[in-house]
Amino acid sequence: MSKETISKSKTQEKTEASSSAASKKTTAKSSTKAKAAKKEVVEETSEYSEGKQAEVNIGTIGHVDHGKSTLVKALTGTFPDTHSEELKRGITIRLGYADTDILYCPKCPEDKKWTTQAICPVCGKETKIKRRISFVDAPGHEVLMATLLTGAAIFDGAILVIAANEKCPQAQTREHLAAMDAVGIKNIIIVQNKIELVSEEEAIKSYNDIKIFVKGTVAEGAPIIPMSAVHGVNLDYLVKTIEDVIKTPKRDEKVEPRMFVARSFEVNKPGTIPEELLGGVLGGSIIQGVLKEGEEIEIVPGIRKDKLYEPIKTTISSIHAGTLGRVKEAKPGGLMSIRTFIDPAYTRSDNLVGNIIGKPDKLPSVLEELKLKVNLMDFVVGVEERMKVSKLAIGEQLMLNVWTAITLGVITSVVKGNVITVKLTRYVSTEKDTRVAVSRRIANRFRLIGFGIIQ
Ligand SMILES: Nc1nc2c(ncn2[C@@H]2O[C@H](COP(=O)(O)OP(=O)(O)O)[C@@H](O)[C@H]2O)c(=O)[nH]1
Ligand SMILES: [Mg+2]
Ligand SMILES: [Zn+2]
Repeated sequence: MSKETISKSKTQEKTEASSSAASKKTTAKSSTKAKAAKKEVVEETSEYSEGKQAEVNIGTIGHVDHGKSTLVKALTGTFPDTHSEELKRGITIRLGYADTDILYCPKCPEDKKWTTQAICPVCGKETKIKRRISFVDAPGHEVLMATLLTGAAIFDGAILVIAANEKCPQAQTREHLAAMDAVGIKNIIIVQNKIELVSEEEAIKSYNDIKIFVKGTVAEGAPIIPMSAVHGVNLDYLVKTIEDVIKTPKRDEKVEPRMFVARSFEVNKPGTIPEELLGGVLGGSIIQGVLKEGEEIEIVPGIRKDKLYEPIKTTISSIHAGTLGRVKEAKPGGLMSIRTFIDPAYTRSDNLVGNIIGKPDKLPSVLEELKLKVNLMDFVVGVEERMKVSKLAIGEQLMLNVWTAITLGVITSVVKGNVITVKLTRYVSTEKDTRVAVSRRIANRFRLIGFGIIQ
């Protein structure tokens, strides 16, 4: 097989044919899904979104039921649902997703001017847009740490939600914060939620417990905002704090583009005839640079063939950014999906998660072995009992999260106790100085034990 994908010509012809004839009805006898997808291609050609693309990704983390999704709903108007339309479009990572504009009132003072409303809730003036922000929401049930870590690879900051009416910390509160530590997310805001359910005394006690809990973690010194997400209490203050704490990182549009793939799938129903197949879709977030419709791209490590990986070269047929819809070009921030001409069999079932998209020959190397300088935590998170993290040993199997890639590996050497070489079962495209989350199997589950820096 060549590096070009096998079905490129057919799919390309088909897609181009349908997109060039906006008026032509598709004669799809195939599935509703395929029909819907085609119809979308037809409609897409006429309309590009004029909205502002999200420019910063904020993760919501914390224990189940403490109010993360309710908070995202209060901020964006959308309850982040992992089974929604976004999922089909590839802009979730088995995590929820929503985005919103941050607006400001030109009349009100700094401490009152920030809002997500088109009309200033304080003075009634029309507000102006500052930027669009996106939220990646951890699902309600106990999310696999691996999934959270995959999401964290694209976070620019995080909101840790802690309910004021429960003891702090709860199991996932501890786990999620440790994940931020492992991945190196520093811009954290703590929301002390459900404040209306407790007395003033209890609120102060909960506030102090939170302060003690985050001491010595990445969230030490983070602002703590008492809120009621369900009633929207202190929402304006949270918006202002997001503006202060989770700023849009400096983006250089001239650097080579790089997108982390966090989802991959196909939009065709089983049984669709080859002539009507639409190419594979990749979802994720651009980390640097700009990707444009019609551009040639390369996807690495690519497809596994026997023991080796073959990079994929293809063309971007269209880009959907966040909840905006189709855009001509996409920049860092928010989740997006990229439609390509590659054989959808390759993108099926998240097969290409962990890959990197960029310009041909401009991507980081594909590695089969990593040398890591590891920083182990003192105690294992996610287990009931207080369990010390024991030393790393040759022959031990680890799970590593490298950007959005999840791979297993076996330690082949240990130097001075903390510099290890790991032979990977699944190759990764990455580079020196990348921070990698390290987990080990404890009682049949992988538990986070620290992070490593690629040497
Ligand atoms: N009383 C009260 N309930 C809340 C508040 N925020 C969320 N809830 C409720 O807490 C439950 C869990 O909220 P959800 O957002 O799903 O939590 P998540 O699991 O952290 O995403 C729901 O029944 C919400 O209505 C709040 O500020 N006050
Ligand atoms: Mg939730
Ligand atoms: Zn105002």
